[in-house]
Amino acid sequence: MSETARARCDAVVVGAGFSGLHMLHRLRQAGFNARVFEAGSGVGGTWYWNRYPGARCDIESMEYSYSFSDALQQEWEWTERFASQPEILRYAEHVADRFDLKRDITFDTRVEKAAFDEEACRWRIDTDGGETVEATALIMATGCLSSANLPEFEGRTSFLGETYHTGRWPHDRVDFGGKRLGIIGTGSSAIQAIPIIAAEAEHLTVFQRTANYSIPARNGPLESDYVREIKSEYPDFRARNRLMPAAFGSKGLTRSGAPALADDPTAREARFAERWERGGLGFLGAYNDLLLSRDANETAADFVRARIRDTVKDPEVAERLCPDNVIGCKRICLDTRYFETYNRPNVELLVARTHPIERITPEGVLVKVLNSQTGEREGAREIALDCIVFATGFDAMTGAVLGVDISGRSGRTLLDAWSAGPLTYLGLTTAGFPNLFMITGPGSPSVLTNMIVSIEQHVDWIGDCLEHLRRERLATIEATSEAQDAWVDHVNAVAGQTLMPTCNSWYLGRNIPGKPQVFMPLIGFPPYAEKCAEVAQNGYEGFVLR
Ligand code: NA7
Repeated sequence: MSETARARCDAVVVGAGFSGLHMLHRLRQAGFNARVFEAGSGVGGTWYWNRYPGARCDIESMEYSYSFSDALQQEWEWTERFASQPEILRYAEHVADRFDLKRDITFDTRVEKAAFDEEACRWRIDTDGGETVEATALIMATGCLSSANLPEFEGRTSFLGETYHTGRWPHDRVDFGGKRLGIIGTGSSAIQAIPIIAAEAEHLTVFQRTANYSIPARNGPLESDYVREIKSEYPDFRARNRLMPAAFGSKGLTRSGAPALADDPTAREARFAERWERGGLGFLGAYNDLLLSRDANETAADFVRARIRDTVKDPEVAERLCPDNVIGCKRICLDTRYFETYNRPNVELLVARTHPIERITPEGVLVKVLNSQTGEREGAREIALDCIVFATGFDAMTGAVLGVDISGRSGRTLLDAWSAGPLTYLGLTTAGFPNLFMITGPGSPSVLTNMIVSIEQHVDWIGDCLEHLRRERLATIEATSEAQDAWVDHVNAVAGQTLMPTCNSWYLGRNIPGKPQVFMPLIGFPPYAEKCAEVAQNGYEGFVLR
């Protein structure tokens, strides 16, 4: 790319994770010149940053990969049912090299600001490296779980030991041997890391605010017959997955079309047990109403609680680990010997109901001690620690997009436009911000699906849209406020028919103090993908093209 083309290009893509890599490839294939800016020193996004011990995908490897190149999907060999972070990162590197993507990626560079110039109909994009680039389109490929959430615990910076965040893990191996560790949080990251850290550390204290449901992953080496079978019909397999509600799992146990309470308790137990034994996210597919009816949901929740009580030897600890919210209203976790870890003598579980964190001290963590019956304060206890691991998640779905100072028409900032929660049309665009696209943005199925499928669907839609603009000699595309309002209502209405908005999940922004509480992802991939295709076929319905 010439110097002029580097300073003035067709598209700037922010982020070189799975979205950014594929977007760059798609743009190049369509003859656009594009540049990618990436804050990390390498490709991979989520899989570049989340290097904590035990980090692993919860979607099966044969599905968690690109389908856009048959040669790529045929040649790549996954080794395990659920791929580990290092293997997924190797895959991202392979893709970047195979398609010669790195020459258009600027690493170690953060996009700080992007302003739409209404006269020129172009975005002006400033980076922290001091570079300014002009582009027709600005594509946020910033990921849904990339802005790490480090809560403001009082005294956090006074701690004299080592601190880590699961989502910002160091590249070199961290040695926990002989150390007293504390881990704050019991989400998916902690549930993967705890068994491994506990086996290494001298002592581990787990600080749990909300107990979580977890299903055994039953991970293991991939069988060559299975791989051969999938590869022999990969395009059909992908197509079948795209028709699944969450865009994965067509090959698992068949989804029941029946409600849970239609079965008698013995049959129901057997059905849950079959899925428990198989492992993986398919557990919630046991019945079709588990996320619609509280009574149905309770049967699945009871089954998991019974397994926790079977596994954890100390009944009091088991009770502390038993979640009481709706199963599935937070993404279910997959684990390898998570609950078993609490039988180790070097692991202690402190829960917020009786031992909430008061503050962090130079020596460790100070918890209040509350009466388990009355909740009254009985005292305090300081847990002395050498290391604290924050497994406290992310400012999900909006954090990274809003981390860039974006201003659209009339200089209005995105932060202001989204002050009451994210407003999008199709989860791809937002009114007042022409030619701004988001890959897997709020209002699209994104985190409720196999992300790679959602990414490919968005990349194709954006690629087609930019080709359409070029063909028709149009300068801009912008969602109308009416289409956007109707879309936001639709996303909320769909969520409102389910149990998903009933707990303090990051889908709702409830993990971040002060964040507007709006259910952000859209439930149901196939109707969504159909709608996006229909919008394009009807001449980009709901958009103004100029
Ligand atoms: P999650 O799922 O957001 O988990 C974060 C955990 O940290 C969760 O247990 C939180 O408790 C806890 N947390 C967050 N803030 C605090 C404060 N202030 N005090 C105490 N505890 C806190 O993030 P993960 O990284 O584990 O997983 C993210 C996704 O990655 C996951 O859903 C998969 O899709 C993959 P809470 O539940 O909010 O009470």
